[in-house]
Amino acid sequence: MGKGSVTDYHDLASLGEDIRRHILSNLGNDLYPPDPFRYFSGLAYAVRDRLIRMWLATQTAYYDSMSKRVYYLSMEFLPGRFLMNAIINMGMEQGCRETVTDLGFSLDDLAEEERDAGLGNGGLGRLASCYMDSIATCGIPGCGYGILYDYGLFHQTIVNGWQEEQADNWRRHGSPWVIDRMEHLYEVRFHGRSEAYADDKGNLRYRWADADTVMAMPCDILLPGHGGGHVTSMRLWAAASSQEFSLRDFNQGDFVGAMQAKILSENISKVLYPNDEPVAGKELRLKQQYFLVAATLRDIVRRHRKPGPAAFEGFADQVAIQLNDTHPTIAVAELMRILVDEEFLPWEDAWDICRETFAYTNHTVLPEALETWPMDLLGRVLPRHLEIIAEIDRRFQAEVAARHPGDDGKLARMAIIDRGSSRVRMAHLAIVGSHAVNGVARLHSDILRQHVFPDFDAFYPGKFTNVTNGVTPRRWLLQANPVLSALITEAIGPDWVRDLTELRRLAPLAEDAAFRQSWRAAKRDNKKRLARYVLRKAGLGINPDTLFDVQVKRMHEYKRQLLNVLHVVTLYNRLRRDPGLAVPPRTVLIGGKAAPGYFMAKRIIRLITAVAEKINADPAMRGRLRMLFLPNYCVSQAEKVIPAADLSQQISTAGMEASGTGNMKFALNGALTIGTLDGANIEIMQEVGEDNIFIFGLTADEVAAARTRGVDPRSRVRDDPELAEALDMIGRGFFAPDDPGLFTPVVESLLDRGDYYCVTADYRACLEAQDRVNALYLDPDAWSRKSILNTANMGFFSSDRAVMEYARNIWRIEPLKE
Ligand code: F58
Repeated sequence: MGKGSVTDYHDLASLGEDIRRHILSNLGNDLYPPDPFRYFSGLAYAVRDRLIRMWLATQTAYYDSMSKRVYYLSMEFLPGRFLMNAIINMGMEQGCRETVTDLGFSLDDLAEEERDAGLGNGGLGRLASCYMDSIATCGIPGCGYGILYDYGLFHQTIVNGWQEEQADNWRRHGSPWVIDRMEHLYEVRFHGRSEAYADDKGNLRYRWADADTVMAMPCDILLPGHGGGHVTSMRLWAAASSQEFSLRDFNQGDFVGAMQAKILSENISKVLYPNDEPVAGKELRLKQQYFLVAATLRDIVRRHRKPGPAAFEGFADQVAIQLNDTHPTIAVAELMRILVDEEFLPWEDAWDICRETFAYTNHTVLPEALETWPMDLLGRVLPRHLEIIAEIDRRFQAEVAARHPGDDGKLARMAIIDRGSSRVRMAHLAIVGSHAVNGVARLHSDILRQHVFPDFDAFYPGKFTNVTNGVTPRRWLLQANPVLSALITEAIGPDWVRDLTELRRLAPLAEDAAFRQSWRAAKRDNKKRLARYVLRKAGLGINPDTLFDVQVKRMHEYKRQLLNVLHVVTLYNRLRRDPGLAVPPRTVLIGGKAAPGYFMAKRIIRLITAVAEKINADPAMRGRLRMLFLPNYCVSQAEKVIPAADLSQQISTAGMEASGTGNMKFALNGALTIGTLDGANIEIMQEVGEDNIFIFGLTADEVAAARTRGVDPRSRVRDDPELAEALDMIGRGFFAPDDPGLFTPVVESLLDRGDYYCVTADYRACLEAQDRVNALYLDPDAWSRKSILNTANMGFFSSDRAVMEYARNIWRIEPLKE
């Protein structure tokens, strides 16, 4: 892209001066005493200057090429910290290090000053951020759209063993990355009513009357791709009151009342919903979804707008919109409303445009997570949209009925509006309103087609596809693991950073003893770094010469942190009985946030902290077994934890984890996986080879069969003395002597409530897999060989591959050449 080349913008000669200038003139601060946060901010602004110039050049290249663009609509993004990512992707690392050293700081220390942008719950939000990195790196025209929450996912602390939540005011000290764009304010409407009228030619039209309004203010965060000079952006919307003061209330002297209305409307972008109990019924969540959608579509239409009656003819040739789960699905109705009510297109033409424009990614098969909205709520907040959805449903039902006359069951199953419950099924609306629907790993996509949406799959042959998730190698290897990255680059050159399949060339080195030695040294360095971090954050010493066994992810029963605990308790019992047991010393690290309203997940955190306390206090376990709950798992913590792991726990109940992406990050960093045949684990196994992964447990089909059969968990306990012992200790308060009933609900969920997540069913297989782990770890060379082969075979799981599949097969967009 000519002018946009990286080197033009770097002019690092002035970097030191720029940092000082920003501290003085932009932040209005003194240079002395040298405060790290101030210098972090100064550096961030200096980097941003360069980013802005590159972004402007990228925009020009988009306009010049007139190419189609993709818009990634997501209620969540989980970018973590920006500074090091920008510096590394822009090729400025060396220069920044030198400049910052001259100023008396270390770059790594300054980077630690930045707060994570935690605008997402977990995998879905992090995936969106990995995809933004790849969209920029691959030069795919487009950008992300989301919400600028004032408060991201809560901050977690552990107090007396329990999770406590604190508000995450991530911009308390400002954020250098967020660029306000007041010039593109849009009005978003809610409530009111739909009003029919006749236009001057006598056509029946509809308009939205008596609505409340709120302003959407765009804020851009610029995201540089690696190396090529492309910079994409996330446009995040912040809510602002539509009248600073309601004049009427003000004149009546009701100052506080007027302010209250203002505050209420600004609540829309106040806080990210944690993935709690079902959100249905929460008006604010629906408003957030529509707020994102309405502002975004306005912006896209503004960018697209061409003069004349044919304005929208080529819309879908210029615009692809990816719906990240059903959360932004109201966009289907909103685009129809714009085209029919405001642009006066015939319904059929508008509908064709809609379907060609949208594509929908599903991220879950958990029935409780499939969104539905009560009709009365939707009708109250978005009256015209409910009418439009009803019309889409009516026409769709007619199509189904025409092809399956008399099949009322099918009609009811496929309906967008479920007449029984009077709820709108957002997934059905997304499927009907899109040209492509995809799952996020092969097994998941198969389950969607065969079990979750079989009627739709039959009705729309070819609409359902798979795009297996990927992760960005820039953040998850190059940035998070500089030691291993350097070793890899020394061995095979630097091309892997933008073509991850290059890692294959490491495979022969698995047989090279000196390389294995260096590989182990790199892992040990990372383990030492993590040990220092854990000491700093949790006040606990962990030994880098033990096996680091790690499970970090959101806390959920289907992810089975409980199975992990049962293994630890069993290992503890074995070691107590036989202090000479030939197993490697092990450090078990578990981290993850529980939704604030999720009783069982919080109780399991309490169980982990209780078991950890007992084990860590037992002198017999010294040098043999340690366990720790890592508080406040987040992106920046993941960057420290993942490179240090020997063993990655990916042990969800088969059929329940759509894909997983942590599994990919760990294996990329040379951890061996212990896991079930679930989500992307299956594809990881196929890539790294069955000999290089520890697979155990029921398959998805076996889980389904076991649930139908309904095996009594108590019979399993009777047959397995070690399982009985572990459950007995947990259930009777061995780990909670002061409150012996504390963990009864946990044991009851297994024994009395049917063990829905098959923890007892997979317990024995899990232990056997862990025995294989122990045996292998005792042979460091054999372990290192497999570790190298894991990294070497992870090329497929780059998010570059994933976004290129989307671009080719779903968005039909060509990347811009550099
Ligand atoms: C995750 N979903 C899947 N949802 O669980 C995981 O298997 C997959 O790898 C990942 O998406 C990316 O495809 C997920 O993170 C959420 O966090 C939702 C947020 C909104 C409320 C409901 C949960």
